[in-house]
Amino acid sequence: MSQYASSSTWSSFLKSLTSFNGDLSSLSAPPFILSPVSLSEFSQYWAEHPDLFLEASFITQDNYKTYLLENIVDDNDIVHINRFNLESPEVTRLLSVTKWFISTLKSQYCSRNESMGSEKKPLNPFLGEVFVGKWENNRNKERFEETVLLSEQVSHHPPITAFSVFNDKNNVKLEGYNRFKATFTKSLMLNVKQYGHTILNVKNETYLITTPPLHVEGILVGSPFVELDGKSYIQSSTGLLCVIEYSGRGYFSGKKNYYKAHIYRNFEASKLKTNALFTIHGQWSGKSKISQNLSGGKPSHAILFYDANKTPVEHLCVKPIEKQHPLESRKAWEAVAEAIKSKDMNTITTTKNVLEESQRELRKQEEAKGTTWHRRWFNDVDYDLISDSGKQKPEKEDEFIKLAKLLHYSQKNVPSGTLIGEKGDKKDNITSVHWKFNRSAWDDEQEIVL
Ligand code: HCR
Repeated sequence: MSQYASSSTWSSFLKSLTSFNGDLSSLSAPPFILSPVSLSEFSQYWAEHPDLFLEASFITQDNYKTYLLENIVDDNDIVHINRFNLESPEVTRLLSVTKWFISTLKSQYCSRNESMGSEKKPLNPFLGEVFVGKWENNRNKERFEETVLLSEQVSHHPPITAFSVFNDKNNVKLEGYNRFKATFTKSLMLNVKQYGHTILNVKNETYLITTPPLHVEGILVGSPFVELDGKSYIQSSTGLLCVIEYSGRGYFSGKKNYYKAHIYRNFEASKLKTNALFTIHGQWSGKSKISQNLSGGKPSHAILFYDANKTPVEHLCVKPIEKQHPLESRKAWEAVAEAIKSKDMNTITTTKNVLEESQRELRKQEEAKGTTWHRRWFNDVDYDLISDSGKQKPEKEDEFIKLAKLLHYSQKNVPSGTLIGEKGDKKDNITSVHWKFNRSAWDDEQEIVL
């Protein structure tokens, strides 16, 4: 239990949650539960292991049999020789992409617990807020060169963050966007549904990645933490598919942050678990193991796949605040962040009001001029080919459309991971607008530098 849990401010905060209207920005929380970091920064969690982010691009026809799983050393210093039959570079690359994806989860969902003691309420980004930086990949500079992160708040109400991570030297790029909807249960657990998707491009292959639902436990006792629920998918353009199922303590296993992933030849095969080529299971915040499924669906011996605690993160390099543009997150929120760090509620309120007031003023001016805020590096594209929303339509060779077909994936604005015909997808009158990265807009960028 947190030392603040018995305070009167915490009890009145808990009371205010019972009439929560879905808008987290309207919740006024006590300083100890506020984070000085904006949600626009969360996009960096996609590549805090830049070597794993790039790994699939080094798997070729010549090395795919041994590249990924050879000579894995376990905790007892025993070397496990890979006796798996890796049948093609495509399969090895999907295993590598799965490993990278699993490596992102600890950063995405646990890093505030590690840096701040518990999950906190992040700052709600303003429209046009950006967060940029690069990983210099110092551990292997020649091979990796730099990986760039661009994150932009493309909508304030509802909050939507779009992002792109790219490494030009190795031709690896990722783009996506995130929005979430949160509701409290009667026992004050926060249920969160994520919306949006991410597309990873490794040389000529693409992967559609969906993000799982989650819930925040421990709010009553003042020390919130995240647990993942449900499923997420990694659909490869080769047809291969990885289905990941998540559970907390006591559901499939006695462990927290548990997951089980199955690699299938394609969507049809995924209907039967015994069709899986490989099974990976363990804790996304700890150790997981992989086994190959032998004929008849029996698993082979399992060897270490990934150990989150033995793989340190590489932090993004961000310019010092003095050199940042006023739209850059840390510069814009500097005064609020300082007030949060010194737990000074009055200054938190006044500094936040200054920022919010200037945003309201900007919106008023745009309304008077009949203009809207110009998004810097991302465009909203309408995938509903019948509707006439006036928005940009996807191109003929659109990667999202191709990957969505392979996964039988809903293209509507429904919770991430919803397949065609599933609950959310059945509703009518749902838009199909998704945010796409516009690389040339970044190449032409004059004001914001890395
Ligand atoms: C739910 C959450 C804000 C949203 C965060 C998201 C979904 C954002 C996109 C990232 O890629 C993944 C991600 C990870 C976070 O775990 C998730 C946050 C966890 C808590 C936070 C709430 C808004 C905090 C509520 C705080 C309580 C005290 C009311």
